[in-house]
Amino acid sequence: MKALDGIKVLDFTHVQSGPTCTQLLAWFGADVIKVERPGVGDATRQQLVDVPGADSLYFTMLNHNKRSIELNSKNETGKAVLTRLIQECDVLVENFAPGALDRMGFSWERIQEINPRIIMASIKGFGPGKYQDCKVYENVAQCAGGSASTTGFLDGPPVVTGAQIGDSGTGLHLCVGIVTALFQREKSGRGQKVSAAMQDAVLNLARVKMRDQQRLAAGPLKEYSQFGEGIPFSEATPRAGNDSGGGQPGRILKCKGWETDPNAYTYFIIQAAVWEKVCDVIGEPDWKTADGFKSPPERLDKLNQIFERIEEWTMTKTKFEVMDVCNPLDIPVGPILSMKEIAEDEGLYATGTMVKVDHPERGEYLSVGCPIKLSDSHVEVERSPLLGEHTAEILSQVLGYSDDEIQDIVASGAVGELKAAAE
Ligand code: CAO
Repeated sequence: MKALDGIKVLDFTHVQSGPTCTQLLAWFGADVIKVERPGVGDATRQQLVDVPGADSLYFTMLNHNKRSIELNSKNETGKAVLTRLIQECDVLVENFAPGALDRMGFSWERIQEINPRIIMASIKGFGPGKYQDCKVYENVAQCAGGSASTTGFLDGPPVVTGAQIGDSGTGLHLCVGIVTALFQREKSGRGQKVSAAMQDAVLNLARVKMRDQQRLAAGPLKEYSQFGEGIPFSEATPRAGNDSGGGQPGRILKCKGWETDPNAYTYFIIQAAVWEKVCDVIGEPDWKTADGFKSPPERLDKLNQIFERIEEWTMTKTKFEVMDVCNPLDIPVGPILSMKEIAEDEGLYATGTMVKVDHPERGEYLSVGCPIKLSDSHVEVERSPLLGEHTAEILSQVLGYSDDEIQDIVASGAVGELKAAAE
């Protein structure tokens, strides 16, 4: 048994933000039916192609455990099929451009009329307001949500992060909203509309930077390296380089091999509780009691000097040796792991965080599995569907159309050519 067994999801999502959400629902056991334009499908199937003729990794890594039906929702018969799907499903998830669903003739009011129990979940770039009609992609959301202005170094431009906090981050937020709405429906019997704006999701993840924005009114942010360096603060939360958001002094430091390996670095934190141990490890025992070093406030204007000294030590060790020495002493450090190192980490395969999946067109590929582990709802990662692979079975088994009716639907052009499910 899976947590969301029996829940049917009409997955009208594309690109990254929506598909990450419905992929989680599928991993939790929902029957996720991905509706795609006949002959075209989700645009990511053909983006960043590495194996000609096969669905891209962009698509296959975001659409595990789903079924695919080709359906033209602008064709009259297609609209009738979509209406049946809305009647059958518990949840509809979409991330079209603002107004696209209304233009198809499926406003929230209409969807509620068709199925009052349905939960309709939408991702848009912005919430209601002056930017509500904009189409939005990942980096736009990172910029609008306050992440870019607070990421990077003080003397450099704003920087976007590689983690897709705008797309996948919003998908996660929407998933929480959907499951919460399903829980409320148990008591109310009614569906509801769930909305997550990408700007809002990024801002939520950048919450500590809004904390600092307000703290600026009370004076400079003393835990920022900038303070110790005597650089004045302006009116907005500044970029803090690799300082930690939690207020403990921390930096990324070179390790042995940094000259040739771009990831031979470690993160190193010197919180008060472990200061004395840090001093011993780096060979500066006098700093434990020396004036100017013995307490955290005294150290603030010497952080560059202190971290330079620690780096002299980390450069004599690999990033893993740094861990081996510091972890037993509770000194918080973290190796900067490359994607190659992560892809080769057997421990992550043992937990299902990394998985190997077979695919009929591309053979075996690596994917990131479900990062949320439920002890009573085991996740088995299955390959993504081929375009329209399940059109026939969804029309007959989910929607109950007869063979003759299915032939009429095909003849109307509402769905693509029926295909047999691949192995
Ligand atoms: N049958 C018929 N038409 C379909 C269809 C189907 N099965 N699926 C989609 N379409 C149509 C839509 O109805 C829309 O038509 P109209 O323009 O006539 O309304 C058209 O395809 C294009 O949809 P779109 O505007 O959503 O797609 P786009 O490529 O132009 O924009 C994106 C993409 C992501 C910018 C936009 O969808 C968006 O802003 N989404 C919300 C924010 C979001 O999720 N962004 C993250 C994306 S991941 O980086």
